[in-house]
Amino acid sequence: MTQQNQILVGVVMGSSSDWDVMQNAVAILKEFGIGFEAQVVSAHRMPDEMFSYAETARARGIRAIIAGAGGAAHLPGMIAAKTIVPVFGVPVPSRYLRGEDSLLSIVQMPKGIPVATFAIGEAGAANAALAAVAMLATTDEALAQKLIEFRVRQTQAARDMVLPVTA
Ligand code: RP5
Repeated sequence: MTQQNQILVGVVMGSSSDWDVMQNAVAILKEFGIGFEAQVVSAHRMPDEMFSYAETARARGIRAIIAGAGGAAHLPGMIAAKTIVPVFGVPVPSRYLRGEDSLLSIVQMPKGIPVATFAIGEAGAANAALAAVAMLATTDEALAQKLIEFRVRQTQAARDMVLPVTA
């Protein structure tokens, strides 16, 4: 069973400016009642804290880390280098290259240290959280049922879609 107040997922981001995107991950974790923590851990401005966060995550009971960053987005890969807790990377849209830089920085990890990388922006943040939920659901039947119900609702919402077409 997932204890709601037990922190299982860490959500980290390189800047408070990433929150608009990363709040989409937090919203999913809240919807599923997953205990989480969310904080700014900047790879290039707080490297010592970044290492410390990664090094202590497993012992603190964190089972997945969702890491969002933009630009030369080192945060997910560097965290992954310092922990065996699975890291889900979210490329945050950047000002000049619209997140293509973030995506390539996160997805192109050399062999040996994986970062599961999601889509640029809000969809990626939400999907990173849904992937974390799916992972936790492999050992939590109640959570698995919630995820199934989420999918059923989503399917029904698509079936109920109406287009503004006039004959
Ligand atoms: C990265 O630089 C952050 O992840 C953010 O996406 C980007 C810009 O940060 P700010 O200049 O807005 O703090 O480290």
